[in-house]
Amino acid sequence: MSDIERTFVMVKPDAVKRRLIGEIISRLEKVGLRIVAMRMLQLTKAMADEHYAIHKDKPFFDGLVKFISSGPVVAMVVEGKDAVKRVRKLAGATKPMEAEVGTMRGDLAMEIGRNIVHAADSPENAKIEYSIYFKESDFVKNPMLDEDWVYE
Ligand code: IDP
Ligand code: MG
Repeated sequence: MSDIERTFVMVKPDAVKRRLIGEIISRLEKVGLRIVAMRMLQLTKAMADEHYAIHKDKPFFDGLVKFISSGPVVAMVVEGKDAVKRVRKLAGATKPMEAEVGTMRGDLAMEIGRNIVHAADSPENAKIEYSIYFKESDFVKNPMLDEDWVYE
């Protein structure tokens, strides 16, 4: 299938502390997305700067970098049909108060600066972001044995 793509997802430090890793991963798994690389780590300041380089001129940049490097995170690469858009949809709007009920942020978060999950916004940015954390040999195949029941 040509619209199978990879996206980059990070369970942020607030969600790790709140024991929501499983909940977030479960929502990705349940729609039929597949994890093809994953690691738990604490970001250095340099990694956080690189991760959020796109926001370096924003007023909230320093706080964002401090927060994302404040505790362990779970970084993962997720693969599936239109994975970038699909994961953004599952994550919900940036401001949890504006995120639809049923989305991760709409159901599980309160504040923009504690919105539990990061999801890349384009396939190009996904690759730039996951390349900070993963090399090509970190990826597994992880075929879905129920693929015929997820994709027609
Ligand atoms: P996204 O995570 O939905 O893609 P972005 O606009 O890329 O949202 O912003 C990255 C992260 O920066 C957000 O998830 C949020 O935690 C934080 N952020 C965005 N805008 C603000 C703001 O106005 N104040 C504080 N934090 C913000
Ligand atoms: Mg973003």
